[in-house]
Amino acid sequence: MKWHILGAGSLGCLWAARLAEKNIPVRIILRNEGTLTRYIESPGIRLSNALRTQTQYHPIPAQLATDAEPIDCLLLACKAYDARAAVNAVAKRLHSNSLVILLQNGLGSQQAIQTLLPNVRCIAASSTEGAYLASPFHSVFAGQGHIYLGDLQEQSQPPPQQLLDNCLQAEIPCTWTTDIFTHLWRKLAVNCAINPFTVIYNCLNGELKQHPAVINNLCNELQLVLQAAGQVQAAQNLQQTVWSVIDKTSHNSSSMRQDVAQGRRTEISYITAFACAQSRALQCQTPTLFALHTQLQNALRKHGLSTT
Ligand code: NAD
Ligand code: KPL
Repeated sequence: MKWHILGAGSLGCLWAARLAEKNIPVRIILRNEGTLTRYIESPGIRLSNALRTQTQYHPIPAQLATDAEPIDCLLLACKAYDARAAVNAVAKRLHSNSLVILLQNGLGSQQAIQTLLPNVRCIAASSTEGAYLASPFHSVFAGQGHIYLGDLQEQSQPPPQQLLDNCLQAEIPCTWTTDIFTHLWRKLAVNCAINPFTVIYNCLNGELKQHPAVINNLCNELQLVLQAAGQVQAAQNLQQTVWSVIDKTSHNSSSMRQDVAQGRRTEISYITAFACAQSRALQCQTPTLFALHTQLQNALRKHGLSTT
């Protein structure tokens, strides 16, 4: 099976390099002619280990969205706010047997893509792997993790075996689930309960231990939203999960805080804004969540960043 990876950022390069390492055919789709020229002049995709003591080079072929080649398996590896436009640009190249894997954090973008592609099998990923770009097309695999993959609709279909075999062969640690929404909602709730506070208090994850009351209140409110949305399993023991993640990632600067530090747009619309919209639609009482979202927007405004 040939893979096309749209978005040659941290995760796109990480996946591309692992597939190429095992000779699984892979192409990257770049944003524009300028990026394509820069890529052709570069040594290709590079992948380093966390300590950057080892780097592998992979001269993976690259193309633009306008290329005519049909796409059998697309890994969408851009940010959530770019996902719709990115998929639109390659939609004509997809067919009824194509698979589209969505790597985006948060919730909202996945449903939008499935609506855009009603007849295409869209598979959502919930990933705890960590990577960052040391320079263009050079990804550093900073944190081992795990990926859950599952269908967004018709969750009783047989698993996409060829895709899973390719992941196994490329040592991409993933598990197929018939209940991807539980994973996506649970991760959304954890990200809501950690990331915005690290931006507002400008602190590492572990320093959130100084703010137990507001985090516990928020967890209780998020639990109400999850339950009202029918996500009973994702709602279970949310407080304990959040404190355990804070403990295990205490030296981390959250992804949202890193985005802010580097002047990059955040995925707020797919994290707290999504949770607030759900809360309103389901008529939940969530004053702490609403206040948090407003505080986060104010903090982003101070940094001159988009509040959506
Ligand atoms: P990134 O910003 O490093 O890479 C995204 C890439 O997509 C960029 O190179 C961008 O130019 C490209 N892109 C955007 N629109 C495009 C288009 N239309 N055509 C071609 N390329 C396009 O992002 P990332 O860190 O790899 O994250 C991707 C998603 O995965 C995000 O939703 C993120 O939250 C999630 N995620 C990331 C990590 C991580 O450790 N990096 C971990 C878990 C989840
Ligand atoms: O997923 C994360 C993120 O930073 O986005 C956590 C789990 C909070 C780890 O930092």
